[in-house]
Amino acid sequence: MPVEIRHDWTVEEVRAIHDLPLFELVYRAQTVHREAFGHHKIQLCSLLSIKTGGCVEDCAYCPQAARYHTGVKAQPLMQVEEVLQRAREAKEMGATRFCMGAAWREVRDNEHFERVLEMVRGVRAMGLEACATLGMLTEEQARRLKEAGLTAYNHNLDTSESYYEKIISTRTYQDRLRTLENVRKAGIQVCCGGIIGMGEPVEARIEMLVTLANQEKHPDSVPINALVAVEGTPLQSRPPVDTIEMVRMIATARIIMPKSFVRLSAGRAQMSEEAQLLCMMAGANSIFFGEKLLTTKNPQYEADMALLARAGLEPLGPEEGLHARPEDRHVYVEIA
Ligand code: SAM
Ligand code: DTB
Ligand code: SF4
Repeated sequence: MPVEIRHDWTVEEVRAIHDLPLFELVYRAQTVHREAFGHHKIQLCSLLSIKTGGCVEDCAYCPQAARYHTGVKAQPLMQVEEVLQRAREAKEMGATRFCMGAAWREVRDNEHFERVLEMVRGVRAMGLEACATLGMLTEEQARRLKEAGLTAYNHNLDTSESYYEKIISTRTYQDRLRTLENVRKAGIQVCCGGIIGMGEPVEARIEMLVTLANQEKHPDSVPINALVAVEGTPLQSRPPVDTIEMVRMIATARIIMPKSFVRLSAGRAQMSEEAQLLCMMAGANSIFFGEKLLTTKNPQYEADMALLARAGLEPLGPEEGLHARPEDRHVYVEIA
């Protein structure tokens, strides 16, 4: 049975899926996953903070916002060679995607952007997928990133439009949607998801999923982050996310966006191994590996590899990512 790709989901329909008895929900998500992918390999992505802290924005969850005192040491943009060395190491450890994050509100047309373009070229020349998350982008900047070979751009909605103002005041939901549109127009894969555990009602999670699925094309990948409550941020006292809520979110994303990579992103260090496996069983097929996410802790590499091996979960190979699919070839630029 071919999987159905829809862009007309309603909040009621998605809520009904999300609230199914857990086993029924996971069963449906597994069924969709098998049909859409034909395997359950896990993509290993490596994440590097290329410019850390000192950010002018007020995102309530973020340890890198300058206005909160979180103990994150601000660091200027890294040098190209340092970044490429880290990408080489990540490749040797089995990563097929290398993601570079900068604590910027937006990209500026200056020598720092030129340096990032150089990093993108270098990462792609190694045969890795290159992803970047640099804040807001103009159409022209997206075009230049595409030209440099960027595979994907991460820019999250974070939450629903209705809950958004409780989390961020320094830029709007419309700003985010505009950046996503610029990325899509440039032919770069869109990586877009959000965070749960910020005090939002379940309805807000559903609305966010509906917004994601009803875009003109489903995001190629959807990171689902569990809030890492960092001391010094306004969300420091939020209780840990309940595993079952995380599983519901992932399974629902898998069912309504069948072919997207669903990424079990922040929060794994706070979860048990069994909880992580349950998330994968519900349709998550990608993780970030390595000791750190951007600034917070991630599980140990050896522990992750042992977990995948014990569960018989194979890592996705270098030629099996989204760019290898015929329908996604248009977003793949071969670097000679
Ligand atoms: N500055 C850029 C931006 O905001 O687009 C890029 C980096 S930003 C850190 C990337 C994403 O990481 C955020 O949109 C958010 O979804 C996620 N994130 C940041 N801090 C987090 C936290 N404490 N817990 C979970 N996710 C977090
Ligand atoms: C995403 O959605 N999650 C990653 C990636 N995109 C860039 C970042 C998670 C950051 C968690 C907090 C930190 O380590 O600073
Ligand atoms: Fe800055 Fe990005 Fe953190 Fe917001 S999420 S404070 S824009 S680094």
